Formats: sequence, C-alpha cells, structure tokens
Amino acid sequence: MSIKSGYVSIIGKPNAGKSTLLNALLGQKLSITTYKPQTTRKKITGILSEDDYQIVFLDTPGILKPKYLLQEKMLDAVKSSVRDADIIIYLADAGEVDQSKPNSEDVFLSYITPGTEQIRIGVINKADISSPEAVDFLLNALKEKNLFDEVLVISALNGFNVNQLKELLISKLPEHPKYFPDEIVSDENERFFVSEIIREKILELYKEEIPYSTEVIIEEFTEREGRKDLIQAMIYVERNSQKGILIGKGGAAIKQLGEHARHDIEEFLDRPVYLELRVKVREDWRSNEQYLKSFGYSDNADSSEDN
Ligand SMILES: Nc1nc2c(ncn2[C@@H]2O[C@H](COP(=O)(O)OP(=O)(O)OP(=O)(O)O)[C@@H](O)[C@H]2O)c(=O)[nH]1
Ligand SMILES: [Mg+2]
Repeated sequence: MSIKSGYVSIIGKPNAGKSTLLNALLGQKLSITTYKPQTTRKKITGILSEDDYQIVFLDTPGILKPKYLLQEKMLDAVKSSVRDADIIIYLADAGEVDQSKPNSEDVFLSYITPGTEQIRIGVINKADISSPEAVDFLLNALKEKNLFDEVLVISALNGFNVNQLKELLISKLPEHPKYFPDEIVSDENERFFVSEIIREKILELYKEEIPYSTEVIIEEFTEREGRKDLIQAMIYVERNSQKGILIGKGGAAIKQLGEHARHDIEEFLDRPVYLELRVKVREDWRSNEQYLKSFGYSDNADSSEDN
C-alpha cells in the first residue's frame, strides 16, 4: 500500500478561524478558539492518521505587525511553519470583507511564494455568516492573484465543505511514510493543552490587556492513585495591578476562572482533576528574551531565514 503524508500549514489573519478549522479537520478540539484576536500564540500541531495517509496540520498565530518580542516570536512561528509545509492553506474571513477596500490585503499573502513545490490553497471561511456577495467578491479577489492551486469556500464552525477540503488535501499529499505513530494526535503533551485551556478561559473572562499580558505554565501535574489528578498552574502577568485584577475582590475572579477552566480540562482529559491556580508577576515578560525562553517561545535562531 502506498502511504501519503505531509505537513499542512494553516495561516491567515487573527480571528480568521484557523484554530476552529484545525479542530474541525481533526474532529476533536485541540487548539483553543475565542472571539478575540491573537488567541493562538504558538504553532499547534494536530495529526490526522488513517491507514493510508497522515496529515500533520500546523495551526499558527494570526499576527500582523509585531509590536513586542512575544509577537515577533509569534510571527517566527508562522514563518517556520510555512517553510515546513507541503501544503499551505491561506484562510480568509469572508465575514470581514470590505468591498470598498479591495486592496486592503494582508501580509500573510506575502509569505506564500509562487514557483515553489508547495501546494497553495485559498480557503474562504465563515460562509455561514457572510453574504453571497462578500463571498463572491473574496473568491474573485483570491483567484485574481494567480497564487492558489485551488480556492474553496467553507464554514469551519458548522462544517460546510470541511470534508471536501479534507479530501482535497488528501489528494494533494505527497507519497511519504508517516511522520508520527498513528495514535499520536499532537507533539505537545497534556500539560501544554491544559495550560492552553486556562489561557482560553482568561481570554473569555478578562477584558482588554489582561489576557494579552498573561502566560500560563503548568508547574505540577501529578496522577494520584485513587484520587483526582493534581494540577498546579502558575499564571504570569506583567504588573502588580494585573495580578489584582486577575484575582479579583476576595478572590472571586480567580475562583470563577478556576471553575471554568476545570470544567474544560476535565472534558479534555476525560477524568476529574483538582486544579490550583496561582498568580505571579514577571515584569514586562512579553519583551524579555529570558522569560520568553523559559515560557517555551523558541529562539529567533531556529527560524533563521534562508538567504
Ligand atoms: N460564524 C462563524 N464563525 C467562525 C467560523 N470559524 C471560526 N469562527 C469564529 O471566529 C472566531 C475566531 O476563531 P479562531 O479559530 O479562534 O480564529 P483564529 O484564526 O485561530 O484566531 P487567532 O488564533 O487569534 O489568530 C471564534 O469566535 C470562532 O468561533 C465560521 O466558519 N463561521
Ligand atoms: Mg487560533
């Protein structure tokens, strides 16, 4: 039996629905999704394996113009995942089309280079909430770029055309042995996804800069015989005032955060857990190379550009 396997990177503006699409293609919630931009910060690997093929999806951060070091690292993650890809999905949001500004295109298109071996697929998302005119407009705009091998319209949220997209990807995969064992869904561990779930709840529950100034690290994850797993998470913020907001009056805010997060963590792990949250200040961590490194944001060095 010939095996087809390949890397498929999903790129596009913040909020386009990249993580929602990853989850829809995998048939399982792996990557966190919220209504807020810049939810995803690191490259998320999601692996879909069948007998005769394997697709290694890379969900990427939507970052337009980096304003601080963390965002530069996020952009590095986009660039390196584009470099690794056999197939690139450029995801566009039909819900935000502004027909009066036909040329207000985004920088993501500049990461896609024609004339390489890579297959390029333009995908228009959110068909369920967009007018047929907006979808047509975007469809034509993408086709006119002569950049894409295929262009199609989907709804990642309600599943419209997601299977068609999957079939298209399978048909374009190169012949190659599988990269990962069949039972592996991601190269990240449970700890990472648990920290992501906590971050998702912070994005949902807190306003303005708070979620963007927050990082979550799992410090302890212990399976205990006859008792619930113990998970201790540290939430890092940039300033003391943010610590106060995160905790809330009499600890009310962090209690609510803990309840929401635990609910989803238990769903994800499919077992009950005991979750402890603590908060620490790491002054301006988003701009600090050392802190970023300790939080798992890779060096600029391993995304060095080809000259
Ligand atoms: N109506 C509708 N909403 C969608 C669709 N796909 C995604 N969304 C919503 O759009 C918002 C953003 O989705 P995400 O998947 O987090 O977007 P993203 O591109 O990963 O965003 P970043 O990680 O911030 O770059 C969420 O509220 C999703 O529920 C869709 O097909 N239709
Ligand atoms: Mg995302």
